[in-house]
Amino acid sequence: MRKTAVADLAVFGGKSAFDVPVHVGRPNLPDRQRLMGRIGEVLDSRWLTNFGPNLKELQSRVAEITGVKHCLCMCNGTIALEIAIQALNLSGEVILPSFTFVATAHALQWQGITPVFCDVDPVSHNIDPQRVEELITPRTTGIIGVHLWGRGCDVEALTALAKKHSLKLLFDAAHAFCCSYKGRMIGGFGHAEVFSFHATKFFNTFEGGAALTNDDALAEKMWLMQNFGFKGYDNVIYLGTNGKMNEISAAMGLASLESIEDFIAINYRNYGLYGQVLEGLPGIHLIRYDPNEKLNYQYVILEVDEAEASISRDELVQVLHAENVLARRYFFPGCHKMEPYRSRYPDPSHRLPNTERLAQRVLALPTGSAVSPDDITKIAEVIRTAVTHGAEVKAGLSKTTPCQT
Ligand code: T4K
Repeated sequence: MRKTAVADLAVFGGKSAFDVPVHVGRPNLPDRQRLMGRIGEVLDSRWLTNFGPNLKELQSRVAEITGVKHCLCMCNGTIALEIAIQALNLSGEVILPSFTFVATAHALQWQGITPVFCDVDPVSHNIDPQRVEELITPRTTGIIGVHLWGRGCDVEALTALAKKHSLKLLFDAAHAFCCSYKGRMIGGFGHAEVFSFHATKFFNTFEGGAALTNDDALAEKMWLMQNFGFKGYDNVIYLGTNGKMNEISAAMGLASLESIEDFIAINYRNYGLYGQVLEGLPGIHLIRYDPNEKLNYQYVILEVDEAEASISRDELVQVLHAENVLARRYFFPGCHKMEPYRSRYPDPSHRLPNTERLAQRVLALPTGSAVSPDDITKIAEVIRTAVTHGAEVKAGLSKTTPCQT
């Protein structure tokens, strides 16, 4: 059923546009036979984890793709961040954006380091280097830039700042595998960079991540730290943890690498299609990607301007969820408004106006190989109907329970 009138919307009693939910974050899957073949080999070999052949091959392939000297694949992106933070000797205070997934902040606080939240640029959504400098104190030891949505941070400005103040520079590149910044692949900037290969990322190893660096000594330290600090059978030389990636995850990664250009092509097609079908809708702004960069287009991000669209982002989410379109409010409400940060470091909101504004406006839409062009047309039709009749939808929703997710 086409949705052209407000009464057709599921939130007001119409039939949902989708019988089965369409999610943000639906994983891309590799060729099944290729994956099963690799898994069979892992089982036959009885080498299941601890630096097996699949892990080693995946590490070389990621290092090759990114042009970085050392790639250490680990069990997830959060542990890879924690290990990079520990290996870089970060302590005291570290400056990072609040507009990121909470793992970036938790990786610091988990190790007793104070995250100092910095505002972002309203257009790039990335940490604003000008604001960073204002937050540097004698306790500051590092900066973490996040390449949000795969769009590179202002690497030059952050590098210059880190150099000027003798700070360590780490990049949370969880979203940015296979993305470039000014023509150079992300992975080798700063002292180290960290990818996530979680199921929801365009390339996944079920759970997984990687720490990359061009620094030999740092690479060795991170390598030992992810295996409890062991150097040799009985010799522990660092505090360590268990960050190892298992062979089945690495096999998933290798099988997925064979399809990686297809995944990017599908994401690019989906992003382009959303752009076409939402074109001209007042208050609905799709974020732009620089056509001169290589990008993975994993995040289809809208900014909803309530004044122009006549409905708020949260009202639009409510409408979409009723249609079984599970759009997400990434990264609402901002780390500084989550625990333990909200209680420990109360009211930094005066410093984060762009973060607060974006947290109210941004919406992630479903994409990836599980989403078809027809799905996108249907999703866009719901958005168009909701926005075209914005005032009426708002009035109707004021009588229902507001969005929680
Ligand atoms: N830094 C940044 C900037 C990050 O975005 C992340 C992770 C990290 C660091 C940490 O990296 P990891 O330690 O995770 O490697 C999800 C992911 O769990 C998380 O990896 C990701 N960022 C974040 C942006 O998204 P949630 O809390 O939204 O997950 P959840 O369970 O609500 O799932 C998201 C959507 O994906 C749902 O619509 C369901 C769908 N889904 C999920 C899984 C796992 C599926 O359809 N199939 C699946 O197997 O965090």
